[in-house]
Amino acid sequence: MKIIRIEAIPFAIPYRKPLRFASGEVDTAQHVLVRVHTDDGIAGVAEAPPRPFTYGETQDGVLAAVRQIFADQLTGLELTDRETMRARMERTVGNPAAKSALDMAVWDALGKTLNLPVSELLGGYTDRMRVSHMLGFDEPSVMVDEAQRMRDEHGITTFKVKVGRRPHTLDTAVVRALRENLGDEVELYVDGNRGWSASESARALDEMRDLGLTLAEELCPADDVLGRRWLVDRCDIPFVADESAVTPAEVTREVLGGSATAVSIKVARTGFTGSLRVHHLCEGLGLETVMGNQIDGQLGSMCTVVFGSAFRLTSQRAGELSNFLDMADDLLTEPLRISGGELTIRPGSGLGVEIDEDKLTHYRLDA
Ligand code: MUC
Ligand code: MG
Repeated sequence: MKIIRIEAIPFAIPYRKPLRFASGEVDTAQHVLVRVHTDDGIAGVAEAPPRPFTYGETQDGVLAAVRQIFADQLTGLELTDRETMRARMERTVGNPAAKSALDMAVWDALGKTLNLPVSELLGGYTDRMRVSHMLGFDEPSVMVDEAQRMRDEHGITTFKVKVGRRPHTLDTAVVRALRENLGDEVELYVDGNRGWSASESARALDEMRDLGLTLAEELCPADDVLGRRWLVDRCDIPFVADESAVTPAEVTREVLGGSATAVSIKVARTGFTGSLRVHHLCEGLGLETVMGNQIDGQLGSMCTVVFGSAFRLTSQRAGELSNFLDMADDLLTEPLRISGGELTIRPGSGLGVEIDEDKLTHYRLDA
């Protein structure tokens, strides 16, 4: 169970169409595949999706952090030494996606070594989650068409609508069009990625009051401290902290400060070990959670459903698990399938997925 080698492999897979939102845009999955090898001949895998507009990481930065800092700190440790791994990696600030991919690859290797699914090692509550699809900026008719296609082809009935454009009526028109065309049975919520001011957010929420939104996420920056508290105080649906509250300390600060009333958990930035801490904190504070998407590929989406399905709290709401559908290809031997609006974990040890080596050879950037 000893870690003997760590690989970080950059790859690039194009999106069929770019995903646009208030803080950025993604047209190619320029991710890093992390592989943790042990002295038993086991390899655990996970992927790091760098998001410079959210956390400051880049593909080259993830490679450098893994190869130049973290690989040495983890090599020689046992797979069960996760608290030591965490303490060592925390000596370096930032780099959440790099640290998380290493953490999840270690869990995958541990599951494979013990011949147990990671979902059972974590909590094993259920084997599936309902899926929420994230709709990026476009014309109302295009976003309605995409939502209808997701419902018809995959059974998805929950949609997170990206908002935060100016004027805010660009976005309120989209949400209204979605409600009118998809009816009352679909769940709609909005994510502003800090695009609006507090007062713009309040106006937009007022104008969407009749549309039955279930959540509002990061509509304005948490750093606009008083404005954000004012907004959250007058918001009558849960207000989700996403990029403003990554660590348990940040969750505590934002929630106790009145800047959020619910929390997005993203394994791409807190791994399984950090997400466990965030989950337990949310449970203790009595907060709703959403399993969020960091525009993950199939491997990252599997990590999200493995964690989200492991607990009662995180499996209540639909998880953001479908944006891999927009990628032109992926790396798994057996592609993920969303069926009846649900994504199910795979039987088998570890994460239950395997990397297609031919595809990796095709898409890797360092070969
Ligand atoms: C989200 O929930 O904000 C967009 C940027 C990012 O880091 O994640 C996505 C989705
Ligand atoms: Mg968000």
